[in-house]
Amino acid sequence: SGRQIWSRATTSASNHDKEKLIQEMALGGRSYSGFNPSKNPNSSDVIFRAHQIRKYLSIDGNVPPPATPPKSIQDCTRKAAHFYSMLQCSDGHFAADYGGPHFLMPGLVIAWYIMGKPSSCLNNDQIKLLKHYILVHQQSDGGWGTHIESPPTMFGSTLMYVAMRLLGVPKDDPAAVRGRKFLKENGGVLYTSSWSKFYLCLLGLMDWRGHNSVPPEMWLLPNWFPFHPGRMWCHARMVYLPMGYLYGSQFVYEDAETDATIQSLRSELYCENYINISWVKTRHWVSPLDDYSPIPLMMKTMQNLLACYENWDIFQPFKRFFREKGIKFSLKYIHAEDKQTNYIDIGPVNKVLNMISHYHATGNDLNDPTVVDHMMRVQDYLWIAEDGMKMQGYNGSQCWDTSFCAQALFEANLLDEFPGVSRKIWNYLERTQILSTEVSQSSPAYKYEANEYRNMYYRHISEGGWPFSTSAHGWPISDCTSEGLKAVLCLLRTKCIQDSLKDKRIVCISEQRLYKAINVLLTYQNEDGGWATYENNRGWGWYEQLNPSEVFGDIMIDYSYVECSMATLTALVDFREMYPHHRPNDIQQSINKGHSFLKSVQREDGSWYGSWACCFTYGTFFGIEGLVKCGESLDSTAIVRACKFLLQHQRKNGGWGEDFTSCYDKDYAKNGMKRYGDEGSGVVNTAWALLGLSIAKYDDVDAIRRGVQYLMKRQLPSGDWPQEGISGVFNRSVGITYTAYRNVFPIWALGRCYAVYGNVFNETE
Ligand code: LAN
Repeated sequence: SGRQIWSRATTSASNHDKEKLIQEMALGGRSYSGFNPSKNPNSSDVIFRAHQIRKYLSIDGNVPPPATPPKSIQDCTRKAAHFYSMLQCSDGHFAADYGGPHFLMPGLVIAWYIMGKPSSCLNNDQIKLLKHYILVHQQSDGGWGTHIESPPTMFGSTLMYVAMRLLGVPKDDPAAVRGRKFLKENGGVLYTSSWSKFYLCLLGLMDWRGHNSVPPEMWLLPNWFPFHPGRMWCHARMVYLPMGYLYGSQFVYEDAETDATIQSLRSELYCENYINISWVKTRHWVSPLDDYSPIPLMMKTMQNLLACYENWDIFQPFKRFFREKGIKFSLKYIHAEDKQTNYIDIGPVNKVLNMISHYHATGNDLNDPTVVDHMMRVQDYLWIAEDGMKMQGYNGSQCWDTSFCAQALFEANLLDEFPGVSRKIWNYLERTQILSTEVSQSSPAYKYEANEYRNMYYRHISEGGWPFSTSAHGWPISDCTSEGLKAVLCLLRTKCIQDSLKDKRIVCISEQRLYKAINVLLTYQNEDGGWATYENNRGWGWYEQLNPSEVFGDIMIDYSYVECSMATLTALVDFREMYPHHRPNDIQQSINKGHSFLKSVQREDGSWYGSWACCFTYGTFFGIEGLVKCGESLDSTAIVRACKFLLQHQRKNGGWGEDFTSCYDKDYAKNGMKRYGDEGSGVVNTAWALLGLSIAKYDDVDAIRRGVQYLMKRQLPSGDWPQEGISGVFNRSVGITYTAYRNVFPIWALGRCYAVYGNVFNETE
């Protein structure tokens, strides 16, 4: 929301542009949780947001208050809550930037270009801002990373270069010259990774023979088949679905042969003459820069066999028959996903691939209602910040951030002090819980809750869950459901919510609704006792032998994670405390199994590896909190070892710091947060470490004091904290921004430390 998210970004907007930017910022990227995206720029939410942003950017002369160092922990958290409340929108969620990856927006630009550049997909202002983003993030050697903090890769560079050119940056622009130099120095795009090759094929910039097969026939395998794609992790499944459709249809941009930019790109991207390239040889080529998880032998063999199936004459009659069926089913499935998510789709990759698939299926009809609905929902993914406009990693992190905020304010004892904020949080959570019966009034998505559809499209039950972003998106997730439920339970314990419920100022969330959430959580538990993300674990570890993407690790199945397991266990524990008579045996059994799971994934050194944020500090905070809430005794070896692990990594200035490399290397970043931290420490990591230590009531009060002082010292005069290195991660190799973390976790940690240790800060004065 216009807050600094990346220190190398520049703001070149004049005040006039700024006003325009603010309007865009207020309009763009955020959707309500309802079905229809807001089309009305005068809606009160948009005006309210513009007002907040102006206030934050001090454009109305509202200079931030003078620096008054906080006197106590409560002072500090109160001020922080006050600042953070300015970012709350009228529907109750907190505005936040969810950018980071560089391989998303190019997909959108490519779709827009293929569809003939419709302004209903991207308008001129947006195009300028997208260009700005690409230029700002180009690195000194001319390349782009896979995400904002990664060293340059062929994956990031190929896609960003192509997007930049399609958006109108001329071939001889210095940025294009440098970009090309990088690409050619690394062998040209024959060495880029498979997901970017896929986009090149769509544009007519690579021959399909240069791409490994993605057969849509895979959907025709019987469901019991060990590697049926329905067993895949939903994100991989939902991306390979439209990929199969488009590969199967051998889709190519229809004007490729006459389009001057495409023709020129054919000579810009390669070291060799385009027409002389022997495509069949290049399928497996990949630069070491991209080769994070080299294609395993099993997959390579399969790809070679598939190449025979694709090309040998004797297979062609078979292929024609099965391909047609595969394509037909894929399109039906794509459509179901669109309707289930109100055309938002599960993520930014399948969003654009589904859109292109429909464009193709309707005979390139931009007026087809499906294509129109798709274009309307592009806005949900866009976000403007000081580095320009980006396509976010999701349609936002609304529900997730809002649930955390409720819990942080609860532990800091601030919910009753900010009753307006609390009520709005309640409203958001109330509106966002997935309730198929209520959704049915406004959305076609409801009917897909019926078992018939759920099974046909490999979906877990949704009813009662909470999503990561909005109810319109509608995919429930184990830990988002848990955090949503915990947040509601916190709110229910406050006076302001109890009074507001009595006065009917807010809508009641019935006990039945909480039971439904519990039902979702219980059904999510895996056989190993842990919880995965969106679904149960449906496959086996050897599935990774079939991972066809070089750039991502561990994407093939949904694994049990310490994060999802801790969130669910603590939700079950909190729920049981307030509703001891609901399914007590099921809940107890589930907690017992989950408790053992958490212990089983603790590492030798006492830590846990965090898969969804950086990294061991995050995982270890989750591990400790999970164990403590499950009743593990505070002096047990598991907890003591975990706390010792955290203490070993406290840095000289009292903080903790890890950066993205911890996740990538699966090894604690020895130099701490190298790039944007403060002597290696960072605010968010410090907050996580303190949360872990304090839930275990660890008795090294001096370490806690130094950590608390560190957080207080780093607070900005406005009550905000500085944005540091990227804190989120996915698929081991991609960083993703969570701007809310720098506000929510310090409030939470300080609140908890105060509750456990008293005012440790004052004691030193
Ligand atoms: C997310 C965002 C939320 C995140 C948490 C809830 C924080 C986590 O605890 C569980 C996993 C989950 C749901 C998650 C999984 C992977 C996502 C969906 C993302 C990081 C957001 C974007 C990412 C998605 C895969 C990006 C699209 C890229 C592809 C390679 C398909």
